Amino acid sequence: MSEKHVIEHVDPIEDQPADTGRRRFLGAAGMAGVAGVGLSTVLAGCRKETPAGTEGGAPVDDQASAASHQGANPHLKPGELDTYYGLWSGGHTGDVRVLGLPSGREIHRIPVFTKDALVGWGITNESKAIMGTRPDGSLKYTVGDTHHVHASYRDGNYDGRYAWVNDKINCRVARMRLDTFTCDKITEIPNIQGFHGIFPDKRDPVDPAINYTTRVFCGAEFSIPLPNTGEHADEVETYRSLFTCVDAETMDVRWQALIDGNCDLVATSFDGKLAATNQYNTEMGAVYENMMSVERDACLFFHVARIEEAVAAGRFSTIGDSKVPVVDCTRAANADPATALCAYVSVPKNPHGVNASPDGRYFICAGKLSPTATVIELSRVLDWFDGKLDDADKTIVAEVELGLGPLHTAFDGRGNAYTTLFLDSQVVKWNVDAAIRFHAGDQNVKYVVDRIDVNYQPGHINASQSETVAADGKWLAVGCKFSKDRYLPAGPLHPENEQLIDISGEKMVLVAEHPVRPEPHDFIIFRREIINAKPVYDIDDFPNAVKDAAESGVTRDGDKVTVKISSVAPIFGLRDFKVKKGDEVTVIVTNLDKIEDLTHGFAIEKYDINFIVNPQETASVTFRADMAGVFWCYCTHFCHALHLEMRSRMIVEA
Ligand code: CUK
Ligand code: CUA
Ligand code: CA
Repeated sequence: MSEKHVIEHVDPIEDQPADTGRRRFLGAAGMAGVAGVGLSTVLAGCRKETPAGTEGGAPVDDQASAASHQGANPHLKPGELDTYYGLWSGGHTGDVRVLGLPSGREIHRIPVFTKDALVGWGITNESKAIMGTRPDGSLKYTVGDTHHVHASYRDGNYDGRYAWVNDKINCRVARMRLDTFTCDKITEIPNIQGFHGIFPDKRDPVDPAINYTTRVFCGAEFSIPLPNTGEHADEVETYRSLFTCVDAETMDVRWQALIDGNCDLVATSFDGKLAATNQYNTEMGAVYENMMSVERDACLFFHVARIEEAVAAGRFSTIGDSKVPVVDCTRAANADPATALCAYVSVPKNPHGVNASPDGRYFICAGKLSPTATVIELSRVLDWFDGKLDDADKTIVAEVELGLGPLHTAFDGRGNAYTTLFLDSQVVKWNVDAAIRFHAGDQNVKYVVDRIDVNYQPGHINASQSETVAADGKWLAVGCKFSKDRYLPAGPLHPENEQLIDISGEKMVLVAEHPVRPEPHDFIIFRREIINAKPVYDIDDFPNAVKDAAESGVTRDGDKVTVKISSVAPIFGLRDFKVKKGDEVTVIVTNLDKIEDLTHGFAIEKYDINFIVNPQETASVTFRADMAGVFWCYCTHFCHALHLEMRSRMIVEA
């Protein structure tokens, strides 16, 4: 690709599904062969050798059409605001990024599972209480791996209250408040490992008055012995995984469902009745060859109301020390639709990603090792539970070829789906209704609308307002796992590449890209009007607030010392304070400034402490004063012309 974004389009008429050959090579036989001769080369980020869609018809260098539709300008003039927010998982940095779109400017990072020295996340008592500590007061966990961020719904659209994100490493689910863009609760899910997919429900399945999110569903990707006490470690075939429901408000774990196979991604229906997870390891293998040994895996649909009835009626068990009710969603226990809590729908080999179309009708599973997407009609899934359909696989209304390595799907609200093709390094735009008609036998229907090269090996994809009733089909963002040659080299670690595509027209147009520190996975994009951000905290929300500069001072209770300090630019309420070596010191700082954007910091030299207090916010730290001497405390956040002079002294007496 040249520096100028050359846009290659494939003539949709030529590039139609029947092309076998390369697109089929990841089928059963192909895969078996591949596995022996360098699977990693094929499945990892191999450089793309063939231009877009060569095998399905010569690529059309569509300069003429690109000229007539250049794509909207994503660049904003200085001072202009973006029209969309993006919430992006940070990946194994353990945080969440907040972007403005279409500019792609990073506005904020929300520290969640890992320490953050700017905010003092994992340093202040308040953040440590959210993150969880060991008996000695240290953080229970210090690493995290965020993959999926999803926000709370009301009437099928985001309502700006909350967003949730997973930690795959330590099986935690975190909630963020979207008025302050801060994490306010973290729950560790019991009995699982590899917590991957997450999705809030969109309304209650029973009570029509509850038209908003009250549950968050969480999928466990890895199976483990249950309980995981060190016994039965060698009996891999007995390992199991669980699908978990967390209460959106209390963040308590409500129930878990024991399943066969594993969970990957999670999706929920707009009517609140169904939650689903795609399964790539129905084989329940412990090594990759075994995980890809069968031709079809599954998408598992949970009947939320029936599960909650079972829990209410006491039809559950528990695992080990955990008190969480566990219902039986294994295959054998759910063969009878009349009583089934879940339905297993078979989908091709090792699917990845399950996404809900914004019209509320379909879930789409991307094939990954199969070059297909499977469209499952939700009304038919309900029909199966009602005994009106004799086979759960009859819920499949289309299974169509898209290209190599389909992973995730986004929607434009006009009936089109956009699926990333990891191996082809493309995004394919396809029409869902047309795919259904093609699958039904009308071979003349062209369901692939457009293809575009992306750079390179895309994973997640999302469109503005995609999985909401307000899907608006304006912007598509693509998270490319490999950036290769797109940026100046900066050592062996390459950034990932995020690309922005204008999808307002028939053809997709690549309009911008930026590097990003590895490695984000999923993200959502929504209208800025949805957010009602708080510019200044309410001082009364903090029970320990130092409400007046005159309240600043030191109190002692045995060897426990409390130091209260107000901050008003450029003055701390105490110019110095004395403690004794060996004291347990708690420093409480309140920012009494009421002006928007006037944040103070509080750092203590040599004591490894720094945190910020935003306007009208209070935060505290507790530490052992184990070194005698004079230690400057200073404001780390530039707040005033006399910011450098904004200091105090901690004097630790020997
Ligand atoms: S997974 Cu990362 S590209 Cu964790 Cu959502 Cu598909
Ligand atoms: Cu207060 Cu800088
Ligand atoms: Ca499999």
